[in-house]
Amino acid sequence: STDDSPTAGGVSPSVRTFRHLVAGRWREGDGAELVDVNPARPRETVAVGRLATEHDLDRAVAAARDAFPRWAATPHHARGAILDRAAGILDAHAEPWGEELSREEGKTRPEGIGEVRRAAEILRYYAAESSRPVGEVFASPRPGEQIQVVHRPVGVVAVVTPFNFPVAIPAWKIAPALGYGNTVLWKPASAVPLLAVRLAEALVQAGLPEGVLSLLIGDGVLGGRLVGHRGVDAVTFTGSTSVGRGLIADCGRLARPVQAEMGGKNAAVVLADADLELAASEVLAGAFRSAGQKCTATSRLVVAEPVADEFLTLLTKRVGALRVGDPLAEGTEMGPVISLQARDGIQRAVDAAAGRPGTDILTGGRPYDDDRMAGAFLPPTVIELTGQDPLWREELFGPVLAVRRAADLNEALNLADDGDFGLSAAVFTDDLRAVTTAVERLDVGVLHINSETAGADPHVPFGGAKQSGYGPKEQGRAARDFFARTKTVYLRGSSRQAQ
Ligand code: UN1
Repeated sequence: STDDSPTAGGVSPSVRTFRHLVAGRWREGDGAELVDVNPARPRETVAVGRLATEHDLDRAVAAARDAFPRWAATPHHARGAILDRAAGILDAHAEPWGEELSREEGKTRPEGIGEVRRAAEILRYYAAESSRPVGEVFASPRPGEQIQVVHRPVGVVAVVTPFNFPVAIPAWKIAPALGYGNTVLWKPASAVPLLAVRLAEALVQAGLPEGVLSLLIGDGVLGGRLVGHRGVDAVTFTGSTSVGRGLIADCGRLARPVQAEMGGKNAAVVLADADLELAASEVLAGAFRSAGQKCTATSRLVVAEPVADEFLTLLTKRVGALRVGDPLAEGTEMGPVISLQARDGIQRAVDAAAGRPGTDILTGGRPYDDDRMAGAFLPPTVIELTGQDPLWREELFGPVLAVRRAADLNEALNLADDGDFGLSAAVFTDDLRAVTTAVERLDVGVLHINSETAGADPHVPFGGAKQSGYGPKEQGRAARDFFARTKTVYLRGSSRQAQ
């Protein structure tokens, strides 16, 4: 009914009120007021509402526990059909919801629309995946016996997601969780409540039964309570390494399965034989799409000395020409970062680096002083480092690319591998020996040869090495290792004679 619509009763047509989905009903929260603003124009409100409280959390957990046995017993094709219908709803609303995503998060309109379509593709992938074999059969050393390994849902899964992909990351956690028969409690980043409501709305309209999914928009305190709640069986998280480590520790104390996708400091390595035009386009996209706010963004560049001057000239010219501005305007190539606070933090790190010896700002680096750029805008920035510098190791999560030169392949790979992160890397070359060496040596979860460090297809594993990832990987069949548990069944008839 209209009354149940999560966005009914807005303050003005362009301002939405968000609600929480608890036990199958859309309800207002009782917590503090949250004003969701447009990062390009922070005085413009996108949505308002009140945060969820612990009381909402308890009710949602009780509903998820209650719904679990029925959902787990729902035939796989019925679960898949709901994911498929939700995909259709997302596709049908890709333009308006993609524009809302741009207004709320700041990525450009084509990226916003592309993300809604990507979420639809992910839902469809898991709809199909639900019809795949649900186990394996092994021979037994004992006559008359076989051993089956069957996959069973884990139970109630807590899903904690970041701001930077408000629908795609939630889709790639929620779809496998639901597809494999779990019920879900979802807490998105409070910076993107509207898109969270859209995805939950699509799943409800697609026929998801009451209590199978709850959406709670809340702060980090509520997130902590959710992760540690006694009614939760497993936790999946994407976000910063600092939050992730705390959450992993909490889960460890409770012996609770956890999957965490965290930070990155991903390097693109441009070798001397590389196609420099191609490398420049890919580095530009990897470093500055979504204003560098992807855990897979290219935030480091290692360039081989013989082509360094030529490549850096080519790259900085293209970076300097990037059109930064209103993400909804036609032709904009880079929007703002998520908030003024994030903008200021990144700018402080750039200023600090600029003040240290051995750093050279090749382009960008200075904040805008133009009134039209009063939002959370930062100039796309390239900084060359001549030696060790914190900028080589710290994740800034913004449009800042740090550069170092390398004398040979060995030094290039050492520089790319330096530090605590190991999510993705890219190597630009046609030299087969360099490629095979990079495959062997780079300690990363995702390696691109001649393409940018970002991007993830739904049907292949995604996740990082070192402090970029913890627990089973995401996406593709790897998702099943987390969202389903194996049960080993030794299967034998009785010794009675067959009739
Ligand atoms: C992508 O590169 O398209 O938070 C996906 C992130 C990653 C997903 C990246 N977990 O940015």
